[in-house]
Amino acid sequence: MTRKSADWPRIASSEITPESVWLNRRNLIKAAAAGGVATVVPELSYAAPQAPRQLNAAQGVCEGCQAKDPLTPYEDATGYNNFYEFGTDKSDPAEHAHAMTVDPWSVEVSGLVKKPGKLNLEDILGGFDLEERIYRFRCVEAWSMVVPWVGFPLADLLARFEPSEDARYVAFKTLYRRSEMRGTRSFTSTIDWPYREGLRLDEAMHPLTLMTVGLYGKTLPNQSGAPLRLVVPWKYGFKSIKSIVSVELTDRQPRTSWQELAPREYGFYSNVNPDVDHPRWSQRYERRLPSSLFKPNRIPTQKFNGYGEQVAGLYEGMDLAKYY
Ligand SMILES: Nc1nc2c(c(=O)[nH]1)N[C@H]1C(S)=C(S)[C@@H](COP(=O)(O)O)O[C@H]1N2
Ligand SMILES: [Mo]
Repeated sequence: MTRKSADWPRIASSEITPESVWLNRRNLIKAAAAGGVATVVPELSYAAPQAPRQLNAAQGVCEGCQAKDPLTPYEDATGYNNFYEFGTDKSDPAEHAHAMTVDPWSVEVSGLVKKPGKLNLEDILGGFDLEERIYRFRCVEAWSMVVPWVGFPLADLLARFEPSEDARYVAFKTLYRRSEMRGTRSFTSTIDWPYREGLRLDEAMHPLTLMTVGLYGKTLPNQSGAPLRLVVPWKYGFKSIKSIVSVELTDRQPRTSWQELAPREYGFYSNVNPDVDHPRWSQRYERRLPSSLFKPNRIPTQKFNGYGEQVAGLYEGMDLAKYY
């Protein structure tokens, strides 16, 4: 007997089946389809859901990357977000990012590499040794949080594609899919999509620079940049680009979305720096989430967000007020 997809319960199968079993079933279905086997399978009309998948991550692998600060509660880290593709309110991403399809997913690695290619979702989630890193994370808007991210060094990803000798920078792009991203359809949106970011190659290769697939031991919820986002803990949050689909090695400094929008306000480097104010607000202090009118939780901001010991050397001899 066949059942039409409409008869199937509108709940994610992962809610009733352990995720591993569910993934295997999807593979079986794929295999059946590929082999032309005449099996009737229900149409998977319900998209791969939010259902977080448990991740196996090593802890305390690297020195200086486990912040001692108390963790920001999960609800704050995943309920107060910037992800302009889904709107500009802090609650918009949690409310609307579920519309984004993250499975299937693929990331293209191109440009000045000896082995250009693609990673698909399973390569991303299963192809690297995962680590948990507890990082301070500071937005240029002066709020901050402390999150146990799960990921792998961006250096590990780049190594697989073998950067050429002339590569100097890495350019990243976020998915741009208007049908699923209501913020990109908004009349008031001024960003020239897709969202773009970049790093100097030595910043990209720095061991603190994390390709992130999860938080709190589970895969990223969409609002946090599923399935793959960057986390660069010594830079303002906007450098930590979400839902990446393209990584391109270049010999020229790439243009970034925020630089293009307001070059006097947002530089390429964007290192956290209490001594260099944003034209519209001071960077001396930050509000550590959860923060409220009655309990602002205001703390002084540290240079390089407290990671100076590890990263200051990258900027030796540079005027950080000029290269903001
Ligand atoms: N694609 C994309 N990536 C993005 C943004 C965005 O709007 N779109 N916002 C950035 C900003 S300003 C910040 S502070 C962080 C927020 O990450 P979080 O929501 O996980 O805290 O994501 C960054 N990455
Ligand atoms: Mo930000």
